[in-house]
Amino acid sequence: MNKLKKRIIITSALPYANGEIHLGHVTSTYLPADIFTRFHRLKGNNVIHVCATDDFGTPILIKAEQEGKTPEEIVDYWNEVDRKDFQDFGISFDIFYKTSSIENIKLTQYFFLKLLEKGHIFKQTIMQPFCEKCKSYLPDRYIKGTCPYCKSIDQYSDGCDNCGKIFQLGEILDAHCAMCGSKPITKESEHYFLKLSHFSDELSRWLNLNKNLQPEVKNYVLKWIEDGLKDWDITRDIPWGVPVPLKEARDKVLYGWFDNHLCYISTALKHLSSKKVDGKIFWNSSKIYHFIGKDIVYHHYLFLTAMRMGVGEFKLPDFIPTRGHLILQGQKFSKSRGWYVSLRDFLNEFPPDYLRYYLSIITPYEQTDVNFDWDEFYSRINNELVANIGNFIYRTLSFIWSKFNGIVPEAKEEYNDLDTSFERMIWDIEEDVGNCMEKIELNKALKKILEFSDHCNKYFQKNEPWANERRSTNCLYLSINAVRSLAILLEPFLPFSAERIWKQLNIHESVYEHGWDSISKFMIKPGHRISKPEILFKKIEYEDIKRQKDKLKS
Ligand code: B3M
Ligand code: ZN
Repeated sequence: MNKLKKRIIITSALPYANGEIHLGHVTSTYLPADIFTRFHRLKGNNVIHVCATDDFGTPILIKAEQEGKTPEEIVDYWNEVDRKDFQDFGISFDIFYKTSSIENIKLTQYFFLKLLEKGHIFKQTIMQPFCEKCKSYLPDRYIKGTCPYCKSIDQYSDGCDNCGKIFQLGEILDAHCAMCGSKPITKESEHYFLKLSHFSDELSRWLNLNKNLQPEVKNYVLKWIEDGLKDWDITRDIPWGVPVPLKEARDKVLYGWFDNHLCYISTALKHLSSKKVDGKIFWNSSKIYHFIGKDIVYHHYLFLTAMRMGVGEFKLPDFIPTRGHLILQGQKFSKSRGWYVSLRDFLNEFPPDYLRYYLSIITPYEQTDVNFDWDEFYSRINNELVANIGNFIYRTLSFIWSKFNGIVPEAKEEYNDLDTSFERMIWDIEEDVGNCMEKIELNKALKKILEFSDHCNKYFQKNEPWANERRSTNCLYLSINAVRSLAILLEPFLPFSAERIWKQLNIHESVYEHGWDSISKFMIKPGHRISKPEILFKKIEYEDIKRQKDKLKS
């Protein structure tokens, strides 16, 4: 593989460091980003996948106070838990770091000072809720009260968990301090604002010219700009965040959304410098992909981009792949109502590749919401993964194992129509699936792989290799090569299973050494010895599904 390597930086939206990774995060962001990264690794490109925990902000500070810990302890704990969850699910970051790292704090302060120097940041005095008992300002989630719309109690001041409405500061009824319950007063405070409207024209131009952005998202972002961008309050009066690097603002920190996306850059640079690569040059000569869920479009299309435009030293995103929310059995996820499945819950019950398979095949490259349905999960795993893909691979390997002593036979007959059309299918599959992968249409790519495997099964079945030994040599020689193709095709989606197929094929080089571009080649030669085959995928029993559904109800 000595073609020109492309430089690619892939980032996944950063999980807040105060709770478990749930299936929603995985579906919209981490899984697609991981599949796409693995694809580019197989293509031999120079790709890195970057992520970190999002450590700052009021929810984390509050959690620390409630648990009698320091915020550092909380974020260290969740950083470790998330890292382990991702690893067990096969999410292969090149680096998983944190927004509270020294590198990110420095880069954030640098951005702040540059934007200030260039006149994009200004100061303004505003009225802020303040708790006299706690002696502290009460931003965002420090205030609780009653929802003005549905009247449910114990809601945060920024929105209602019950009816889903978002509200402005001051709208909530019966406002009280989330820590001590007393009624806040309002008090003056000086805040820093980013003049977002300075960037309106440049942002519109970028949106219009960038052909890689998904048109549906682009259009509503353009509409926001047309409606007028508001100045953005980028400071908070709390003790947990990136300190504002100015003497006159010692007790203020920057808002979490000011620093978190900068962590994509600071973390990539840290990783690259550990590889002795000039990170800034790499960043600016890469294709940049930020994978996100649709709830954070505003921040990524506008805040992130405007800040990079303002500083002018780091390339803007090329792609911001945005996917919809996951709903569970037709209803919104809700941790408080127990309508919820965490990644860890899932991994305790089923193999990671089952979830990777199911989520990949149901999630389009769009903003539409995706429904996780236990019955559909059950039928897709059993009918598609087990009875289609697993079946073809196992029957091919076990036929060679038992009828040819594990040695791949030479094709002894001249190819008939069945053989030649099957051979042609193998030749085409790399490009067919590769085109969808390049376009990040991962569900379509996986469907093509499934169709391919379906054809493989039909080819095998029609050939009846058990009926005629001479003819069976053609069938087995072609089929074992199709198994090798499948192993590489599936690697981005099902890395754990692909590794097992690869072991059973007994190929000495790694799957990466063969690479994506070898998918359509016939690299398994007659005389090659395979290893003892094992069943790849076990059928799911309906009992296990029922148990999951009952758990939700209780
Ligand atoms: N932590 C919000 C979220 O998890 C936020 C993403 C940051 S990406 C820079 O939805
Ligand atoms: Zn208080």
